[in-house]
Amino acid sequence: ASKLGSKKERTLAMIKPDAVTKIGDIIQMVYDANLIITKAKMTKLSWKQAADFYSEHQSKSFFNNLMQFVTSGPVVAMEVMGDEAVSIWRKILGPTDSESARKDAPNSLRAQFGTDGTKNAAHGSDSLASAARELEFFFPSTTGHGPSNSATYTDC
Ligand code: RTP
Ligand code: MG
Repeated sequence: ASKLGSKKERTLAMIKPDAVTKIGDIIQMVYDANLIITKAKMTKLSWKQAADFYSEHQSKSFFNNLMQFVTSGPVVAMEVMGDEAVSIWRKILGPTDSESARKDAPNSLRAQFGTDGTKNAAHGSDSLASAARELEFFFPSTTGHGPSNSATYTDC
């Protein structure tokens, strides 16, 4: 049941390679925040896919470290839905740097499961426009044969 005046949104959450073993705790944090998971996929990103996903950062000094990290093992991408899902999920993540997170937001996901400024456990879309692009990246609308990406209980 959504509250009057609230905005139901979809965002792309991604568990990064350093935190895939914490998937249970992370999924619990999603539901504890009154959000639901409507799609999920485990995959290993190629360098090219990672560079496409993070293309906005290609000129940054940390880009190569970021590519190295996110291609180092599997990731779990999830479509997360709920009232103000974009900002709520970012709030759950906490600050980008896991060490800052431990100081400033000790209950945040990155404080608990992140390592440093690059290995920071999870990703969240930073806007509705980013969410649309990133959801299409992991869950393209034309998927060919096989089961649909959509979970039936969310189609309401
Ligand atoms: P994300 O996109 O992964 O949700 O993280 P974010 O918005 O909090 O941070 P962003 O600025 O978009 O950076 C993307 C990812 O790049 C890595 N990073 N490393 N100085 C560094 O070493 C550095 N800065 C950023 C992190 O993995 C960050 O999440
Ligand atoms: Mg970002």
